[in-house]
Amino acid sequence: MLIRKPGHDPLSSEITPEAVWQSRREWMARAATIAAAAGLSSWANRQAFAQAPDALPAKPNGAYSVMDKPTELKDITSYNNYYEFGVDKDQPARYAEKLQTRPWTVSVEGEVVQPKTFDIDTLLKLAPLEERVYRLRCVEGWSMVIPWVGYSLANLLKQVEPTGNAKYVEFTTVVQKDNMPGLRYPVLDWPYVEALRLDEAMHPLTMLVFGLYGKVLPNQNGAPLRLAVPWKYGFKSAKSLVRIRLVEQQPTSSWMQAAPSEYGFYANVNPDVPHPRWSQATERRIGEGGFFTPKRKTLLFNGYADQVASLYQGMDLRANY
Ligand SMILES: Nc1nc2c(c(=O)[nH]1)N[C@H]1C(S)=C(S)[C@@H](COP(=O)(O)O)O[C@H]1N2
Ligand SMILES: [Mo]
Repeated sequence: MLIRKPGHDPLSSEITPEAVWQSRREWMARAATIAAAAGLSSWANRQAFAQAPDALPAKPNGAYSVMDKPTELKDITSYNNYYEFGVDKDQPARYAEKLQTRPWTVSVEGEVVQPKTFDIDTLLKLAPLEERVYRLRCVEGWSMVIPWVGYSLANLLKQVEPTGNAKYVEFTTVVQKDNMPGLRYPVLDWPYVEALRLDEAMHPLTMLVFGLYGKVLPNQNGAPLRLAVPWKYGFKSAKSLVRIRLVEQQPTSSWMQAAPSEYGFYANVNPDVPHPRWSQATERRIGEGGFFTPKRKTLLFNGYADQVASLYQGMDLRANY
């Protein structure tokens, strides 16, 4: 597990995996071309890298990956929002070491034909792991590009068979009182709850994530499993999931409850709909230059409009913020 302790410089052992990942990515692209020509599977080649205990080998899914340069591992793992560990960006990396990620189960319940409690190690094998490079846009105005490891949430939802009454999917995240110093502060009404409409949850881009950069998720990034919903603001991508409940009525998320005029149910990335206290037109890409580097223009649906705009046809995106 990669944990950065205060006053501790990153060791070369913490830097290497990313460097390996980057060169491996270039190598894989070339190997894929060669393998395709030779009729071989590049996936087989990749197995050779599956040796470290926390390695999580995954088949690259180029069709679902953006070409943006991935954010450095050290930034992805040291600049976090995980309020259960504190509201400052460096607190999750400092305190999440205490999070207990085994044993771990996720119950899938509510409006389903086959409710079931899954062990984390069963979930890991439920569908083939894919590596997908997604953008993550925080509602606060910064963004990252993260190579996630996981599979479409739809794989899990299909197994439990949603009933005709299931219209929404509610996600509840873990509460570990003794291990999470942020729970002492009433910033949110814990546990952290998020939700999606059923068709959003079933969309192939909606991902159940177990790792990043080819390794198991660092605790501060939501170990042992979290969501990644790349066309929505980052707060929809709930970390450390323990319960998935299919329901008929639209759930109230923790953020909607805390500040209903600021955070809506949909939270689709939209440069034309400002947050009441700041613009959403631009964003700062973490790791990209310094204070004077021009900001990037935020894209409608975070650049995923071709894939997801049809989900919102006929809806007023200003009213449904
Ligand atoms: N349980 C939980 N999940 C959470 C949060 C949180 O505070 N608690 N923060 C959200 C927010 S605001 C963002 S931007 C992303 C950040 O994910 P990252 O730290 O892996 O970049 O996690 C989301 N998931
Ligand atoms: Mo966020």
